[in-house]
Amino acid sequence: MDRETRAFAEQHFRDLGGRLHGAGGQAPSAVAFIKEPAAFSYADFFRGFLLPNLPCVFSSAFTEDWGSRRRWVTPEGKPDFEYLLQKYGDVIVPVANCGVQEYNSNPKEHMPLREYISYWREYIQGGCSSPRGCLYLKDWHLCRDSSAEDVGAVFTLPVYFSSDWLNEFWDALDVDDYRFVYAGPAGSWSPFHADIFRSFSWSANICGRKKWLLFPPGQEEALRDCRGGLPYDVTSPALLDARLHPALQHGSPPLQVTQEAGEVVFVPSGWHHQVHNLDDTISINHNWVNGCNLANMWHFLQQELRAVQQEVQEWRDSMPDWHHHCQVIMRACSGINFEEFYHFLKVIAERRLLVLGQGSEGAQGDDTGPGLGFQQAAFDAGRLAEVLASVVAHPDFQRVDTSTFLPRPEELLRQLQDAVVAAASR
Ligand SMILES: O=C(O)CCC(=O)C(=O)O
Ligand SMILES: [Fe+2]
Repeated sequence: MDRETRAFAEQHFRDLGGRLHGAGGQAPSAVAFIKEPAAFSYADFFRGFLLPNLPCVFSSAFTEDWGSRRRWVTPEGKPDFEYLLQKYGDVIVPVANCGVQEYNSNPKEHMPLREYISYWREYIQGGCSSPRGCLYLKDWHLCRDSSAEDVGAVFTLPVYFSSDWLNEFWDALDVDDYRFVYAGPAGSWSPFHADIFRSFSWSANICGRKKWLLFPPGQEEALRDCRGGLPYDVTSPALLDARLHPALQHGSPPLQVTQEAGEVVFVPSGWHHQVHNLDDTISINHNWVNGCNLANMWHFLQQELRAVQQEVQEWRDSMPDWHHHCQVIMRACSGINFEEFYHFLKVIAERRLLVLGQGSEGAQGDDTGPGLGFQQAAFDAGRLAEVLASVVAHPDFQRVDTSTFLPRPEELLRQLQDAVVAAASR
């Protein structure tokens, strides 16, 4: 990041004055298409899309040199089943059944990729139909399960998406990641949802095409049914029934994008979406959080805790460690609780403090490379300090036993605030 972009971004958040990033703003009438990699810098993306929280599509020129676009795809543009079988046939992959609704998602099973490909071939031969229904390979952690060298032969992370704290956090712990491969036949689809923790996502088609229906934050409210539930399928005719969906008349139609082979879609934070594979499609999808949507994640976690607390309200007075149990339930339902969120902030904060401690001359990485340099670290520290101040002041965080946390949350906050002051003039 360069100094001007940092100043621009810091002003953006000062103007927001604690209001949420990218919520309730004016919805664009169309999704921007970015054609030329050479004419589009990290700063262009940061100012034009990440900060205002707007979607965009990158042309296939941005993924031209990815190994997967050659090796995973036949000359006709179809998935190269033979290659995939030979390379990954024995890998166990998660597979969702698109035809079965389980709450607002689909049930998943696990099988070797070999078995999924044999199903996929039958489905194609059956004219897009199979007695097993429509199965969709989703959330395959190819990167977690491969060597760095193998991953490098599949894709190269575009610089625009490189401020990615979720994956930086998991990489530091060496346990998990939010980097996925999706693969499914024409007709497979992902139900209406917003991404985990209100993260951003990017999604690159290795082959095939997807149709995206995108709803700016807040628009999902008009889609709620009379019981307050969000839809599973926004294309369902049931949505046209005004008795079932009384608020729909106040909503606007979604932004629609048809994503071609090689193109990359950027999905902003908190935008609900539904996605349909129009052909046999393989994509690489990452979820990511950074200084731009960190406050959205924190806001989401507070909402999740409130929902848990409401659900178990009746035991509040009779259960001595009710607050602790709420955190345990939240962890089970949302995948994270307040203690783990603090740990996430701590890991990223300590890495940024290290960069800032080296000074602007010593910091590794320039404004386009990995780490994105001193200015990015200074921006990140500012965002971390703002959110950590809110965490430390939260009554439910104050109930968490932090006696073994090192550094203590207040101490980490002080270090961040000092670093932000020291970096202000640099
Ligand atoms: O491609 C899909 O089926 C879903 C992708 C998605 O929801 C995302 O990338 O956020
Ligand atoms: Fe998504």
